[in-house]
Amino acid sequence: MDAKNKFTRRDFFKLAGAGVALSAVNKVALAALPEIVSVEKANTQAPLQPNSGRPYNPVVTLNGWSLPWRMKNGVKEFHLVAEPVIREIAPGMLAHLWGYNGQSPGPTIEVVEGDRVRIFVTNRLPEVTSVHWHGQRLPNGMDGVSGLTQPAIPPGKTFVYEFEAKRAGTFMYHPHADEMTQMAMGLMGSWITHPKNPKFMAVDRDFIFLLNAYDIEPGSYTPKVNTMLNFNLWTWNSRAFPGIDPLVVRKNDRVRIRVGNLTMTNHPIHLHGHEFQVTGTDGGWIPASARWPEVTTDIGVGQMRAIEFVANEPGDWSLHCHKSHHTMNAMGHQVPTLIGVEQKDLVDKISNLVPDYMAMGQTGMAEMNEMASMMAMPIPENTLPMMTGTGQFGAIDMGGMFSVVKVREGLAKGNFKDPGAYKHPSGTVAFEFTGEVPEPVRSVKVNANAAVEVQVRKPNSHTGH
Ligand SMILES: [Cu+2]
Repeated sequence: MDAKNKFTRRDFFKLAGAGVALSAVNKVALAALPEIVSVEKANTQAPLQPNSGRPYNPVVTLNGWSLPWRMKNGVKEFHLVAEPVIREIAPGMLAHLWGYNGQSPGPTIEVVEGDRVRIFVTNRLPEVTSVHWHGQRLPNGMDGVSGLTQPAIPPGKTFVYEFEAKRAGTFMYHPHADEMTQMAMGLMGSWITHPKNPKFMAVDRDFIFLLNAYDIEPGSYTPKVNTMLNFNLWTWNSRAFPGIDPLVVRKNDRVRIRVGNLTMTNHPIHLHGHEFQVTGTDGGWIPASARWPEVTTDIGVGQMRAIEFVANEPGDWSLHCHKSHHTMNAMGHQVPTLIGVEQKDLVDKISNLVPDYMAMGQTGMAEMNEMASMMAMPIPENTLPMMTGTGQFGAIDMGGMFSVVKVREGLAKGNFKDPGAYKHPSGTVAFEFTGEVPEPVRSVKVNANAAVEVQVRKPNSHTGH
């Protein structure tokens, strides 16, 4: 994780177009728009400490960053640029996406309850767009629904949105123009409105990420934009494990994790080793009397959930989507189950035709993963192995929506650096039993020779009902 934000600053002329002569640009024009700040890296940036406006406790955007602003006559001004970007989904795979200010998702926007906010949105996409500020109280004409509340923003044009951030909470932003294409391409971002009183709902570490999904054919770079269900890359902030950074927390910290869902399906997000409470949604904070303990919370499409817990158990605790096909990468999809299939005879026959043919998945998929990770099995260019990641004890066999909450003692306040693998106290790791394993005692004696009745009904055999 970079200690310091690394920004590339593009000049105003690129935005204005090559046709603008130097003499035509005066100081007033230069000052009319806030500088465009753009980030090229996909790793988690240090929280953006506010240097103007009201104080707040900044969030950490997982594998992302927060957009700097400028104050102009008491208004917080941001500049978002919708544009094609290249996103590293995980080491070894790049995706050609659409995003904001150099990355997908776009930067997190952080403001304070009561702030007057002005957002300039420049469209550098090849088609019209708009920005909808999901969950916000605002004038109807600022809601960003192209055609309904505003004309769509044509390519090359800049529109201005302005409203007061009335309600503290967690929000998202995304286009409301050719939505299916633009969301499938990764155009989205997070928005936090911090409470006016920094002590209200204060936590020690506050993380945010969006759930998103892509359908990128192995060997290609650009998502398919007409996919409705069969996505093959399940990502957090457009990153798949092992490309997702760990969430590093200090023992006994109160931790908040805010998760928004902009995919087309629900994601039951599960935390190991701790119970949490859902303390907020995109509709607001949940009163303490209305919360209950959970270890998994389902996050529906278009929903945001803020979960909170006290990280009082040191260790490397998994945080993942509980749909197991969402913790695997592209290569795992549409592979037939071969568990228990004796492939030797088949392999001998195929090997006569294809000398390099290798049998896969006879005892499960972990063996296939091992072969892929050892590079014994060639995988297509620009494709992630389906289950991957290595821990201190071997292969983790996970991909997609998976990360690790690393709880450690004595970390410094702003230290989010990966502390490495957890050092387990001796005698606290599961170990192999080496004694005799007795035969199972069965309450009912099983007669192996008795006939087992099997009824088979083919699908689509409902005629006659
Ligand atoms: Cu999921």
